[in-house]
Amino acid sequence: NKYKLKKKHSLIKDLVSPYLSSDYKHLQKNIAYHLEYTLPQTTRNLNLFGTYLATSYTVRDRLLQLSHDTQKYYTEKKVKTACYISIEYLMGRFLQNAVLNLNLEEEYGEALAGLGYGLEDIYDQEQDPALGNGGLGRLAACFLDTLATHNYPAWGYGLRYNYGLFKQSVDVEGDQVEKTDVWLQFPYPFMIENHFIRIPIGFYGSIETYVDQKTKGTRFKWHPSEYVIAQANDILIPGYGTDNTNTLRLWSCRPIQELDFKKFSLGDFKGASEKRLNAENITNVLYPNDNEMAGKELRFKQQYFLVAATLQDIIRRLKEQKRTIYELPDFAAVQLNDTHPTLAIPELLRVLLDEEMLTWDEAWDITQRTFSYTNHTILPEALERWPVKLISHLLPRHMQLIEAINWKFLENFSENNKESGKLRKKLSLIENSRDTLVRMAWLAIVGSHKVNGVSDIHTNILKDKVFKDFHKIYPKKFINVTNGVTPRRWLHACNPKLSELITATLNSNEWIYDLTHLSKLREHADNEEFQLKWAAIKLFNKKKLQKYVKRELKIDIGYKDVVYDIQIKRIHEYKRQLMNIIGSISYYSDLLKMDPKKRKEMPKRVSFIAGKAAPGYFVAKKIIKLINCVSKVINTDPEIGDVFKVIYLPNYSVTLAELLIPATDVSEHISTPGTEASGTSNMKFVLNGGLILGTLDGANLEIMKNSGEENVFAFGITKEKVDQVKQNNIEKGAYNLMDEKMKNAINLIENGTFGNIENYQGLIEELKGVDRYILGHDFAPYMEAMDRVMQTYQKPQKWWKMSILGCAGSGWLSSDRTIKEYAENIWEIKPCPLPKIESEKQLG
Ligand code: GPU
Repeated sequence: NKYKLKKKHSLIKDLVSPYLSSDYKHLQKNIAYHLEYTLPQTTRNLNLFGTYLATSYTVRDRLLQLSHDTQKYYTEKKVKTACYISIEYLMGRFLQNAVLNLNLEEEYGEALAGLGYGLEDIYDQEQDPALGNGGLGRLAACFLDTLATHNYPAWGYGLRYNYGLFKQSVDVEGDQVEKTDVWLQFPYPFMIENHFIRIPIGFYGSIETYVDQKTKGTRFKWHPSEYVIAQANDILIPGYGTDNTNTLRLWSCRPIQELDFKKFSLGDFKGASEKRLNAENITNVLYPNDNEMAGKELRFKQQYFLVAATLQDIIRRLKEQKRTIYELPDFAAVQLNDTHPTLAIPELLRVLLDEEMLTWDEAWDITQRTFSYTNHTILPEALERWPVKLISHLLPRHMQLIEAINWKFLENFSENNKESGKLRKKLSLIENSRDTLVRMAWLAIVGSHKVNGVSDIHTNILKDKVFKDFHKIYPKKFINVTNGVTPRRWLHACNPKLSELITATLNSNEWIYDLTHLSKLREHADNEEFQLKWAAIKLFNKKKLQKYVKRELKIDIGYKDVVYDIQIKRIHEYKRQLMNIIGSISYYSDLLKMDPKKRKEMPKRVSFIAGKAAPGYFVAKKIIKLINCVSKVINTDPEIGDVFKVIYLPNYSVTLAELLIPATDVSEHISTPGTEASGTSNMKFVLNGGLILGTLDGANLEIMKNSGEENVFAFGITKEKVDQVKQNNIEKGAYNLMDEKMKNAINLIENGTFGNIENYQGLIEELKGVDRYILGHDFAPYMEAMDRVMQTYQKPQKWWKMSILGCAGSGWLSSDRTIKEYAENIWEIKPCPLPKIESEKQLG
């Protein structure tokens, strides 16, 4: 060879780093480069979408560089890593977040202006990857932002669904219509297929039993009869104001063999592709259920596919670092985001026993020290229970191990007397009901060293009720970690004007990564000048929303001296959107009864509702229909005019939330006490100076504690009283106990004011019969609280003071605080910031 061969990492780095310098001229060159050479486009036929793609590739280049540096550094430092396994990630758009976190907004703004484009318009080209349903997936996304920002070594693990959460529209009848979310039809520059990471995953098959010649003990080996391949797709997660860049690894499923040539040559073309289609099916679509278990075999396959690939990946990295399997718990802390990834527990046990040849005690000890589990709901329909039959068929060895875990666990509780017999039944991981079922939460508790709820009240319910017996056995295992939200996306990025005002007022932007600084806003809460600035920003954001409503829905609404009242979340009976809309009907009916002159002088309100219903959730879909039909009647009633409007916004998403939250005066979080584990949008509203109209539930309670009870419009009973109300409903019939105004509103539905009553029969029957979510009981206090909202809004000084104080008290609601608690109390990981390379540009 006439060339001297040598590999030199540093040489390669020296070659590329000038390419990544970030003055605006350089960025422009990079954008032009990608337009010419990465895309099927040239700089001569520039367009918005192409420019967005090219811009995104330049961001991705920088993130790749930072991510390589980060991984190298973590490896050198032998740090312990947090691995967050979640079947959902609701990331929202990426480009703006990355540009802000890299602190390159000015440079990109200037570079693109030079090419004739505005940064905002470029951001707007991106689709919103919807690989999650609601709060659970969005929480995972906030956590990733915090982990990177605070330099924690961490990985996210999830699935790369071909189709994300369905797109929602509303038809002329007011019904939800679902359309497939084909988000991968165009390139998505922020997700990088990593061809070097492909992992085989087995299903089905049989178990071999043999005697280990060395120890003479019995050993087992699983022989799957089918394999698929897990392909890594990496999304790089930049932190704000740091070079640390973590990875979210999303697995997609590929077949072992693309085509069966034997079948193909026999003319069986369908059969020839069958295996490929079956494999691709595994990561084809996100199940659209929120807070409800989808008991489908394919979903179970998704769960196993996710955890099996993830564990192999973690163990591979462990071994690459020449560390032994015994060090696993010091190498990675694995967090199970709800029970969806619980199969990780028997899977790790299987690997340790059958492949690493550890003893049971060693394997079980490593397993327990590796995992921890977060519970996100107490709703019985959401607690996962999978049929033993299904598990045995799909994963025979895992079922055997679950039985062994159960047997060893129950050994501690004797069968001899009646009491402990009862206890054993309650504690058993396997439930003998009509079907024999595995209780996934039980398995997660037994196999983890820590179990946490997501708000104070929620964790208490877990300890006292749902997991009571386990709490008695392992009192120290259960802890609370109240949820939080990232202030980067949910204030700095989505509300730039408020972000600027806060930075100017505090004379520093430190609050962006240490949100407790917001408390210093308290001293300005009474300051009239400050209040005016604060209010002007709210007005500006409301105007933006008003324009959106006009453009998208062709509805004219006001925004000056109009209260924007918003409830945005998945449609669910327990979240009580039905109470909201019945409240609107009642208010409408009161307005109609008024003297027209008085009506005109009433304080104005627009009531917004947005949120999707699971396609199979019949009741939730009827609630959407009712909302739309009520909206139509009220909005077109000339008697009402602009005094009151009801707006249903279709296709709620992270992107839409970023528009709505900064524009909100008051937001509704009105779940039946004890049902909403935490709620996280409530935190985002307070952060943006929105007030809360809420029940004594979830994180509402902690918001009241931190921002002051007097700054929240709270109403209704405590969770302790709910059971009694329900009991009364059952005994006396809910209708007989119902508030008169609510009866009157229901009467309007029944007499056809909002279309054919047949549509709503089910809804009404439930309210009149048992009313499980006690709408009837809470209706009057709800209406009274809304009245307080409207009255308070008429006193601007009081209102804006509440708004500022709410925000000032919300420092504690940052996911930075949440993650610090996970890191210290559960994961035992420490920040590991990359050494700062001297750069001319510093934050702050
Ligand atoms: N949550 Br379980 C979901 O969004 N989806 C689910 O399937 C389950 C829980 C939510 C809770 O409803 C909400 O109260 C909580 O704030 C959020 O998880 C994050 O913990």
